[in-house]
Amino acid sequence: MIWNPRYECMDREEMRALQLTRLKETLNRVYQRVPFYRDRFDSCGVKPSDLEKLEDISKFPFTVKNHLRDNYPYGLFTLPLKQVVRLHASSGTTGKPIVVGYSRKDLETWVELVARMVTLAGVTSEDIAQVSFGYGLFTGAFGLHYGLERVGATVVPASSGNSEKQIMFMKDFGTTALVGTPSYCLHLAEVAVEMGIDPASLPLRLGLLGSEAWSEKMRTQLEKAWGMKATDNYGLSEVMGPGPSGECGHNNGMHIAEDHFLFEVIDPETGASLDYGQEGEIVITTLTKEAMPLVRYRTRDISVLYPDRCVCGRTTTRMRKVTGRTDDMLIISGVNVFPSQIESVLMSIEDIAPHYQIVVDKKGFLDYIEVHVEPVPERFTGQFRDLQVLEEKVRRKLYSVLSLSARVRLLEPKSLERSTGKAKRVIDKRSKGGVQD
Ligand code: DLL
Repeated sequence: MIWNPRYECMDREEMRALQLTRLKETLNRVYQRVPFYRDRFDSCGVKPSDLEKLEDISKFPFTVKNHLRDNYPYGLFTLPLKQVVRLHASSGTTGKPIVVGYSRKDLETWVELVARMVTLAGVTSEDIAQVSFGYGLFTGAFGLHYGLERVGATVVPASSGNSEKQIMFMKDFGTTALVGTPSYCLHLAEVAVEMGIDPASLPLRLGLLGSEAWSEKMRTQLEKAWGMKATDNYGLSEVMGPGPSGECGHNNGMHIAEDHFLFEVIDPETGASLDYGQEGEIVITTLTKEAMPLVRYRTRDISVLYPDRCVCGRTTTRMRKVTGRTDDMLIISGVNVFPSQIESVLMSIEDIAPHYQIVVDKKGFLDYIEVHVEPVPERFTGQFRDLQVLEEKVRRKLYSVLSLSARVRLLEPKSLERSTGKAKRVIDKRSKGGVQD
């Protein structure tokens, strides 16, 4: 089923024309109402009227996360607070959070886009959908909640944590769709096993997973553990929260809600615009936001855009699964690696559990990387020799795939911290604060 065929299957030329009209409105709106944008546009010598076609967006300056922090809390709003009916915030690990505001119409758009996104994933009014994101300032839970209600699913606002209760709800309520981060969903499977319940025996048939990067290998693990279809969806607080894009059942990338967002891909080094099919950083301009529009927001997320029509019948541009962020690339003694690459290698080794942590530090002037993993409980004999063999196996595999000399530390089963939200995969002790933002 397609939730809103008028927009999701719109003729490409018509969609581009709609985007252009809305983009002009957005540029005018921010230029007239937000001193930050007026100053930025003026100092780059551009005016909203310089935009004649969509491609002209590349003349306009980028917005970055620090600009949101500098304008904390309300400096980028284009409406008086009286007309702002909801706030959400996203906290990094350091400093002030960034705050986003929604008008009544923004909330209506959000519900519509999440309704589209969950329908893309296969949710219907027959589903019982358990929301295991934390309710609060984070956009994940409230975002999914109202969109799921709109399609008529029975929503279970379980929130995050309390994992045994989550499993009890899943069993007793007959949950068919689970909403959360992929890492938490994987942990829940582990908790079910501890409770003596085979996760695959539960009625769950669909995972709506997002909010953090996860590999195809992790998808395979999740689908196997739960006996379900695991789908990906992407968004960020700055532009809305969940809703901007999500996968349909064809694993063909995530469909973008292009009537509300203009997605570009740029070279993260030079800022130059890249073409469809080229990998780079995703940059997003909101096209209909009333309370807090954003122009050319640099997400730091790495992906690729595909323009061709999907077999599901939707005509919207799709984005590949996000493989990482420009700021999470690790440079280990000159070798570039993304945590997602390490994840793919680890998930392909059967004897270790799908939980890991990467620690990076310096010894003298030399960087080193340590990968912490656990053997699957069935393989854990406690024998030193067995552990050594397994460590060596992981080390070799990492080296052969990534040319990366990593130390491997095998920890006791279930000793790595399990997160109920976004997993903290990397601890970079070389950078201030230790943990990546
Ligand atoms: O994570 C919004 C969201 C909630 C999306 C629920 C999907 C589901 P933030 O907390 O602001 O917002 O984090 C946004 O998370 O820039 C990406 O780096 C990462 N991210 C979000 N979804 C995905 C995904 C929400 N599907 C940041 N794959 C983004 C990879 C993702 N990374």
